[in-house]
Amino acid sequence: MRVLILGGDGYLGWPTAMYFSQRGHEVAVVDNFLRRRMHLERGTDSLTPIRPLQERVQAWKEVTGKDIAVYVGDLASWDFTSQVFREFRPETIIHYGQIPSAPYSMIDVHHAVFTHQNNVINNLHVLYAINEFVPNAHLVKLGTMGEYGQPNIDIEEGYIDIDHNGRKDRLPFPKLPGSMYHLTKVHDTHNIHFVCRVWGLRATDLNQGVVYGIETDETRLDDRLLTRFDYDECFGTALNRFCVQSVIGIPLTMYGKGNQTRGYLNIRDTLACVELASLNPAKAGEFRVFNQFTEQFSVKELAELVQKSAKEVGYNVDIAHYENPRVEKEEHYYNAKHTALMDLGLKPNYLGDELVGTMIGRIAQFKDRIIRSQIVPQIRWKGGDQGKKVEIVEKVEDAPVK
Ligand code: USQ
Repeated sequence: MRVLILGGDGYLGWPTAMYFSQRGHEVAVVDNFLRRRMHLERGTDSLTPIRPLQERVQAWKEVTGKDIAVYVGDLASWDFTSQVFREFRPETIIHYGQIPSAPYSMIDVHHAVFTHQNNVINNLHVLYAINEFVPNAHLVKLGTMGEYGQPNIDIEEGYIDIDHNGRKDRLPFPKLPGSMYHLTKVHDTHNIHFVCRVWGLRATDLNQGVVYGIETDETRLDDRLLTRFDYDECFGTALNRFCVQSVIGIPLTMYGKGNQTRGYLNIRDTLACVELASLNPAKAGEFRVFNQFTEQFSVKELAELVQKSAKEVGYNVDIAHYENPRVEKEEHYYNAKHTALMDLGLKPNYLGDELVGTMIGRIAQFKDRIIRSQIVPQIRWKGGDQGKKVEIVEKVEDAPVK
């Protein structure tokens, strides 16, 4: 299969490129190095020392004998996007090439507008390029569980059967996104659904939960193949951040009451899910939605798991209650369906002490690279005090939701 990976220099994109290449697919990656530039802007960096994309590709060739083609450019440019599709003619497009950060999108008007422009426009270009050059290709788009928010009912996979005033229909599940970033994914969902209905394109939206993990089978082959690992407040996700904090003894940054519950999955399972979606494509005209996570946890449960696992490998760390910099529900019902990928054969890597301990051990090897000043949150959903560190509060009840 000819597979085009958009965002192929990223946390998930690079391991996905190697994973498909290793399995005999013809792979090309597209990237404009935006993530690397956003880290420069914020004064942050990946924990793992990552090589330039061209060096990674060269190392992959040395280690496995396999080629990965590289296109450097911006999908927000139609000229660039159309050239890539015309030349490579992908059969499957895996679209990770977007800004994935809720906090980054909430910094101010400029970051909100930029996140919208980048994500929504680049996705539109991809849809138009598929329609024009490869209308039978399958789009595998990375969406997010955060599109649904936390409604007080069970979350279905994309659609809900509604019985209203005596009539029935199966309609898109209601969306309650929690940040400007999450909103962009909702806009993409509507745009993709529209082109499947109107142009007959085929697409799978993978509504992914929060990903954790530092290694995959391919990154392990050689340290030049490492993927990035972010732990700063913008680009680091909860569990990855807690593991880094435990290594340098910063009290774990639990926001608010810590009862916020989300779906989580291991980075290895992201690769398996994307493969399952690609090998079992949507039908022409079909817009399929899979909820992509394997387990759900509250932030408090994660913090306690990291604290316990860290102790077992020699690190003592406290859990701190930070006033919540976000506006989000801290007590809520959460029950999201996630059976479609399991039905296709997903065998999850579940989270446990041992796995967290192994992650902490690997993180400790890069301890000297940790930028301590970028860990405590400063970006507030309501604006105002941006740049001022969020306070630790004695009691959870004292934490104002700002
Ligand atoms: N949280 C803390 N402490 C931290 C970081 C986060 O308590 O140091 C809390 C947040 O308040 C939130 C939860 O942990 O309640 C998850 O936050 P996160 O930063 O790990 O994840 P989130 O901002 O939701 O975004 C991440 C990815 C995003 C993806 C999303 C899936 O960055 O690209 O779309 O996970 S989901 O959460 O299902 O929307």
